[in-house]
Amino acid sequence: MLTKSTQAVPELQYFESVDSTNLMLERADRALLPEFTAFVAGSQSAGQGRLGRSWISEPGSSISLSLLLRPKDLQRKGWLTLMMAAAVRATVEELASEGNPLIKWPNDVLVQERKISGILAKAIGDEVVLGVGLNLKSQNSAPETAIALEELGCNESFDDVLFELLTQFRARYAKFQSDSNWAISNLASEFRDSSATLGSRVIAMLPGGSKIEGLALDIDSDGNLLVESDSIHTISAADIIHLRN
Ligand code: BT5
Repeated sequence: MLTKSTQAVPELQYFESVDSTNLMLERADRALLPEFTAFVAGSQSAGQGRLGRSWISEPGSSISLSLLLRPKDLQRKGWLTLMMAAAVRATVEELASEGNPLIKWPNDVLVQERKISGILAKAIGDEVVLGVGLNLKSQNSAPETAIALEELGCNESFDDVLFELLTQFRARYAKFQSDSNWAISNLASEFRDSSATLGSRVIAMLPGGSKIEGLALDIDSDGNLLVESDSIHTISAADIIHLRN
């Protein structure tokens, strides 16, 4: 069924329906799996977002993908989320005839200010399970803030979209594995060119419950977001609300 996508990775396992592809890969005997193994599902009953939130993936409506990665530069594994966001953005731009996909720091891709994709990375020892959900069609239970490829004039098949996504990500990851400095400076430029966040006034909701409101200035060499309010704050993890400028 996934004829093209199967050729884009060393191993691809497809499941019609699972609880969560991230959880499946976390539970798997990963020592037996080659790097860049892809677990793919047609639907998830318990798709995971960050901080215990859920990700909606109804049958036939979205791609749920988790990749097994073994980054050589472990110090910089935090960049993998933005790397996947850049790959999704490029995929949407390539396949959709409408809309201007932008990356929302740290883990979303938006089109017309609505979310088409979310990313969830989990580090387990020296490995990373990198999960991504990409909406193909609108879904009954997804929030109103969701958007799907079909609404942007894209009716490509599951296999074609997955193939494009795997190819876009693999190109970036191969550079990262061979020269992480160079790959990250490219990735940072890519983010600056296609960011919904930079240049916006934002509220950063920090994990401890406090908030910082200010102007999103840039990202630093570790991928942290720099927000200017009374001073410049370096933010490594947060939920970001974009305010109207
Ligand atoms: C995310 O979390 O956006 C990470 C989503 C990762 C999903 C993939 S699918 C493959 C792999 N296996 C998994 O179990 N997970 C990964 P977060 O930033 O916390 O956003 C979650 C929020 O997005 C929810 O609270 C909803 O508001 C919204 N949401 C849920 N489903 C959505 C959808 N299909 N489209 C757009 N928004 C959605």
